[in-house]
Amino acid sequence: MKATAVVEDFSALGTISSVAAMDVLHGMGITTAVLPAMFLSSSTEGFGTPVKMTASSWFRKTVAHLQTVSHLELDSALIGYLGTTGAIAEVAALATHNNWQTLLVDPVMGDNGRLYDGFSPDYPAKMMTLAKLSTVITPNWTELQLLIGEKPVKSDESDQAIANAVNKIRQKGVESTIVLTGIHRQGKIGSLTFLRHETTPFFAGNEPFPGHFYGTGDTFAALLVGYLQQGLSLVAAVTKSTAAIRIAVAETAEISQADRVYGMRTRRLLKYLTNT
Ligand code: PXL
Repeated sequence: MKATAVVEDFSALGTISSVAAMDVLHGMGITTAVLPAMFLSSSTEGFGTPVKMTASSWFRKTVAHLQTVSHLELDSALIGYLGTTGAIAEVAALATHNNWQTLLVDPVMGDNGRLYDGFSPDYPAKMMTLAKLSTVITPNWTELQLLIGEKPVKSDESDQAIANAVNKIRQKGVESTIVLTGIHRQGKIGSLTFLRHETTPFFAGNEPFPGHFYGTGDTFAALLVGYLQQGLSLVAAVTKSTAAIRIAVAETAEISQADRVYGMRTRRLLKYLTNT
């Protein structure tokens, strides 16, 4: 059985991280091996200070067990919020051992010019070790700047500033496709994709809805790994993920800004995914 490993936090409340990934990937008919890197009571944004528990011994033993299952072919992986540098080291060891055909690393660690609460200052540098092993990375602009060791600036997301940052991450040894998310172009919000040997990016976006949407990146990364697992090219997978995320954003836009901290509404997205 082919399956996709999902390695990110399990947060009890709402539809972020591995919960969103499970919705999406199961809706796409993909078998998963869900390996929570950390357990939280909620997202770190919007609910005060969450309870956090690492699960490294469970993680190690589960990985060891799954490696003995002869009929299981874990050929792709989605890596998201890991929470600690220790978890990054464990996942990097796992990635080195597995040689996944698709390894999508979403270096979840910040937004809007700042590192999320609870991360140590060396977290971005450690995340670079995983970025180097990836086949695709999906940072937002803040995360791309953190990865290259720069203090993130929110204001300048010009083509030039982005091209400089992409050059720097390439020089530091990241050869994978870079899908830079949350970027505004042509009156739309979407992503700029820099394929491996190309410097001219490809933009895919949607008309923006007002306000902030929590967990969009988690859902988008799950869609992208799902479409890649289904055999689509990177450009086709980004295009389809962009169309699909619009459905979840449009549904979530109908609830109040205050309620959006619970993550994306995925009912219509699931209907769409299960009908295609
Ligand atoms: O949606 C990204 C995310 C994932 N996991 C945890 C988070 C966040 C964003 O705040 O706190 C635990």
